[in-house]
Amino acid sequence: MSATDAMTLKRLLADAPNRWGHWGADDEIGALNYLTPEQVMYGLASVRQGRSFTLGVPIATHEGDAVFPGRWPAKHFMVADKAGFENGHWHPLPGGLEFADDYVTGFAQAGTHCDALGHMWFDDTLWNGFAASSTNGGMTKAGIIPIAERGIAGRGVLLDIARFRGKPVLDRAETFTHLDLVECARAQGVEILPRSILLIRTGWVGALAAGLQRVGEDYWEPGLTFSPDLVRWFDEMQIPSLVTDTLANETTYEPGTGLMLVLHAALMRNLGIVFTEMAALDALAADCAADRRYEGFYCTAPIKVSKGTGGAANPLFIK
Ligand code: UVW
Repeated sequence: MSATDAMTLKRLLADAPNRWGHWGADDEIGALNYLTPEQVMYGLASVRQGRSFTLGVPIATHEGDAVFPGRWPAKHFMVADKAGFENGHWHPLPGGLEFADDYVTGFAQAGTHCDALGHMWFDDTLWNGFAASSTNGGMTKAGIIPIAERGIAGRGVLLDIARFRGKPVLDRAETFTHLDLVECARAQGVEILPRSILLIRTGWVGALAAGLQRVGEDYWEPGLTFSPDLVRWFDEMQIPSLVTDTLANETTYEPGTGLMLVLHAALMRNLGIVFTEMAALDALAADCAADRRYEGFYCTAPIKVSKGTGGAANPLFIK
């Protein structure tokens, strides 16, 4: 293939659906607009027992957190602790109160997090047609703050693809499509309705935490893979948000072309679907398998990082 024939995202997605301008020229929350108050009430109405599951992964673990290649794990430092009072560095407050304080530093995407819609782009243009130069020195367009102010709440559907395929965890580079999601839902006895928030379990984050998979130079996650039909399906179903237990919500390379993170372009940049990544779904999935109920109220909000590209989150799923 000559350089001029080389496949690019611009060529691959030339005819793909695009929602720029659909919610106005200034929109920075994209498909979250589908989560109207009616959708929030609908999600709440799916709650039966009031049992909640938190979906955030621990960060700054002693074992070392799994992070996407090129990033490094969050670090946690104790600034004040009992030892500091014992060695005279700190002194009790008037009245005798002592305290522990700490400092955490790391990538916005180092643990469970929501991505800003402007987090990834091609052709010098972000979500809704904003210029890529608006990322310089901090996100002045399509950063995480508008998503953090809005919040994400609605009917969540867990799709346990790993269990559906009869394995604890998908293989490296294993792919699936929207048709598999529909089949999985059918097997689970749940319906993917328009405007459902999709939670997809591959078992991958659990396998990384257990040391059964590792992040290295040849890293290639399992996950959804691009096709024009898949993008049309997400658009027609008005999926507001995609949540997975992988580091980047899709298979790392598109098998047909070798292009990387195609769905970040097709779903996030073009359709405004908000990604939440690195969700811990194993406990929820085990519970859903036990009671055969795969829907519930899903809600989360990233932290408000000024001009940030993403924000840590600890989503809740209430059954
Ligand atoms: C990458 O940037 C690779 O993934 P994420 O969407 O987590 O930020």
